[in-house]
Amino acid sequence: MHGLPALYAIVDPLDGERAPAALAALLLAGGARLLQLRLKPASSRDLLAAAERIRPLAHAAGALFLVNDRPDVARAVEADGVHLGQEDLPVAAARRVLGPGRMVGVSTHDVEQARAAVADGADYVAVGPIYATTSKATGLEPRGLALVRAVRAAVPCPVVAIGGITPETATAVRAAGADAIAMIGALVGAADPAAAVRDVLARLA
Ligand code: TZP
Ligand code: MG
Repeated sequence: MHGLPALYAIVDPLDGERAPAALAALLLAGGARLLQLRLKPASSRDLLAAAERIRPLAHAAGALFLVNDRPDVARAVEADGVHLGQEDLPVAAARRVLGPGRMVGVSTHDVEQARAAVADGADYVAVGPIYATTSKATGLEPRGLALVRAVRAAVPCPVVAIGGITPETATAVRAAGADAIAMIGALVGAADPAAAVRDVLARLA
């Protein structure tokens, strides 16, 4: 099991103009050492193409590179692993696709799901949404720091907190027990994503 860097930076251009690889380069330039590629509207080919461009950038910077949703794409580009939601392939099936030595993370929204993910063999669990977010239509009420504390107490693996987290709130989320802070909008929506990464890393240092 790999440890996780303090910032879990998600490469999702949202509605912006930036190409995924350009965005990834900015996040890496700011010091991000874990990137997850999340391109919900992309075709399989476009996702693969973006992943093929980003994986060498990430690895040249010494960063982990994960692909959201798609173990097949992660395997095809030799990513470090995959991030799965509750509706995606189960952990065991994803591992069969990925092959050995890859990370599998699972999105969870309560303690029960977090415990189940660990029982299934997840390397880390993501918990959220912590705060209100406009980056994903979760259909869920924000969980607040209480979920971070509860999951931290319930599972032995790294905990990644996600949902509406900003550089300003990141330290409180970490103090509640998150090993890593995941962000989309606070990085991607910043005029200078590299500076936003530097800001959050300085606060978490
Ligand atoms: N899963 C739960 S909340 C969320 C995801 C993918 C969106 C996180 O984006 P942001 O902009 O950091 O709130
Ligand atoms: Mg998914």
